[in-house]
Amino acid sequence: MKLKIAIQKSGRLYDDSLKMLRDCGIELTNGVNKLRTDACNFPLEILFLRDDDIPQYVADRVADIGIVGENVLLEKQASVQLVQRLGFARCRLSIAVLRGEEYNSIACLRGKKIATSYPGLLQQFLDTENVQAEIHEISGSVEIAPGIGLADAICDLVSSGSTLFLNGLREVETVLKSEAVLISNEDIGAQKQEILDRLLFRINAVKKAKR
Ligand code: PRT
Ligand code: ZN
Repeated sequence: MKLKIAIQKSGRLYDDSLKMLRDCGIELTNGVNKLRTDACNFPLEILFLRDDDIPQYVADRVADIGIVGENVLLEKQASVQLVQRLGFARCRLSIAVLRGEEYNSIACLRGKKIATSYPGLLQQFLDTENVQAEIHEISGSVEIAPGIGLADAICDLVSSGSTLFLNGLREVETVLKSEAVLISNEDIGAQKQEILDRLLFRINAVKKAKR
């Protein structure tokens, strides 16, 4: 019996996800097949996927567990469990406006057009704040939208803030604080749960040692 973990195929989560496994003493076989590989000293199979697909694959049992950004987990609304926060890939989902634009409260967004790849999370936030605005969903290069007149504001991930700065934007609201999280299918069964518990024990031991 092996536990199947889905991790990002390439991108910002890839290196730290593999590093986390390595820190846990888990060695991967150097398979040529980059879509899946096995651990040689732990009952773990690794599947490499696009991060956006991971919550659904875990819900559908293609994988038992997975590593994704909390932002992706919450946007996708798949039926999976958040098992553990992992402390890397920290960022925030923020609303930003052009730097010259006047902005003193969230009411300034009323009736505005906001470009984002996170329409679900943005809508929830606007609903909570009781603000009606037009959400314009785009899949990439969100930060250029205001500069080219496609939108009045954006809602995108920010870490250092330099992308916003370079595009003449100013961060005005935080929608969500995010980090990488370990997610699990809601019913993986006793045997796989036992493997997951062993993995979690190691993850927590590594966390404590780093403190
Ligand atoms: O190909 P695939 O679909 O798997 O990857 P992806 O392109 O969708 O995701 P990727 O690799 O860019 O990000 C994966 C996860 O890393 C995200 O879902 C977040 O949880 C997390 N993360 C952490 C970030 C950032 N920091 C981040 N800064 N994801 C994206 N960014 C982008 C942001 O969108 C913006 O374009 O970086 C730019 C801003 O960075 P700063 O440093 O200039 O503020
Ligand atoms: Zn993605």
